[in-house]
Amino acid sequence: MKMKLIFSSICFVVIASCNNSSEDKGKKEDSMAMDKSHEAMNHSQPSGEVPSIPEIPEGAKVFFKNLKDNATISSPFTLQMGTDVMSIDSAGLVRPASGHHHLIIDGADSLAMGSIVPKDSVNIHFGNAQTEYELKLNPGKHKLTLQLADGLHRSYGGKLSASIIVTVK
Ligand SMILES: [Cu+2]
Repeated sequence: MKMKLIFSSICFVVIASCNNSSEDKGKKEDSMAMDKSHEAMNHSQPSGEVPSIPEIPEGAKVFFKNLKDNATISSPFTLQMGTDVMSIDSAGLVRPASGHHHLIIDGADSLAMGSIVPKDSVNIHFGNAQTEYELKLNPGKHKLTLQLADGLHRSYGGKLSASIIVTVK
């Protein structure tokens, strides 16, 4: 019985390693084919064509400078966007400890780390390194989210986001 077990586990190992090597081969081919289309998603490419998303330094923060949670505001409102540790730069280049602001209106609390911030009426990019924005909103309650992203608009995730609720008069 014992021998049978050992034998079958050896067989399993052999089969598994055979499978692995053929799988690896397939994976390699797959990833090579996908390199071009998934460049922005793949952060560990040694090719160096697309830089990885920079690490978030300790103490880095994003916040609404002149707005508190549950504030009541009138529209338009000049929104001020702040950061600690991170510097604000124009979009285009990926620099360490750097990024640009995005305002998400009535959306998620943050965008997943590495995901590209969409560009539409509720996801506003400040790719020219703006830190102020003339906010125009309809009366009522709204959720405002700041999301910092790197020079390629790749989200720094929940660590560099902030959400508040405001009531517009
Ligand atoms: Cu952007």
